Amino acid sequence: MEWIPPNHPRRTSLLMREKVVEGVREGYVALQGLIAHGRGECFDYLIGEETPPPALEAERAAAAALLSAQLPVISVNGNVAALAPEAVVELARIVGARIEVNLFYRTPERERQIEAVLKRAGAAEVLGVGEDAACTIPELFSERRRVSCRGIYAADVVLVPLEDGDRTEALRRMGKTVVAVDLNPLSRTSRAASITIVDNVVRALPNIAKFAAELKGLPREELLSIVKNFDNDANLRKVLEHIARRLAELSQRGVALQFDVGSG
Ligand code: PTJ
Repeated sequence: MEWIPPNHPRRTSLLMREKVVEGVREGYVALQGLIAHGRGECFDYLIGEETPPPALEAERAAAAALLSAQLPVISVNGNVAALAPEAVVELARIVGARIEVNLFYRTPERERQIEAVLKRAGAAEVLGVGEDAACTIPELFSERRRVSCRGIYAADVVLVPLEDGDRTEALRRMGKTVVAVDLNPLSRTSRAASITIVDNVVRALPNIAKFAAELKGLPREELLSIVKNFDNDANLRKVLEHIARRLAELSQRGVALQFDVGSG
């Protein structure tokens, strides 16, 4: 990625894109992951490519949910493995979560590759690979239904970054608390999750970890009350208001770049 100049104004975004492309070349990111990433980039633009204030609230609630869980699990797909493997491992360490591979476009080869990526990033154990995915999420018909009996199946809190809506709904029907990370505040996942974080996964996971480190000493009742007081629908409305306000300001101020052509 040396070809991206250090001072390129879109460097961070280009680096992220390259990681996903590299994952496709290596074979563990689905081709469809490129489309998902592009959609994410668009929504990231709309929120200003930084964590909006309502997402910080959701990240704090997510930290409380994971810390108060009996069995928290972080679900990992191809895009997440490409973009934030270290952040997954670090968050799992802080909140004591298990890590599980769960793919929409499932192949045994991709499962094993993602396991290897996570292990290189420091994971001691990765669930959901091969025979380990022996349990089934009821009323779900995609390949995502196959999960580890020691992981997502048994979990009370599941973190699902970059998800499709069906599994979120099925996990909710099983009585689980679902924490989603999705830049699209209008997606079915966002609307079905218990706690939706409208932020880029590369910012969201470290933010949750930071909140978790702060909240770690609190009694379980206090953590549970943070979760109980979080209103997902109200939070999503705040995100939409944030985007609407930004667009209104930009439309008034003007968005064209100004060039100083000098006098000489
Ligand atoms: O690895 P697999 O086989 O499990 O497949 C993974 C993808 C992502 C291809 C699959 O889950 C999929 O098709 O997802 P969707 O339905 O396209 O949804 C992905 C959602 O994630 C969209 O709403 C995007 O806006 C959002 N998104 C994309 N990139 C990011 C993101 N959200 C947070 N951070 C991102 N970097």
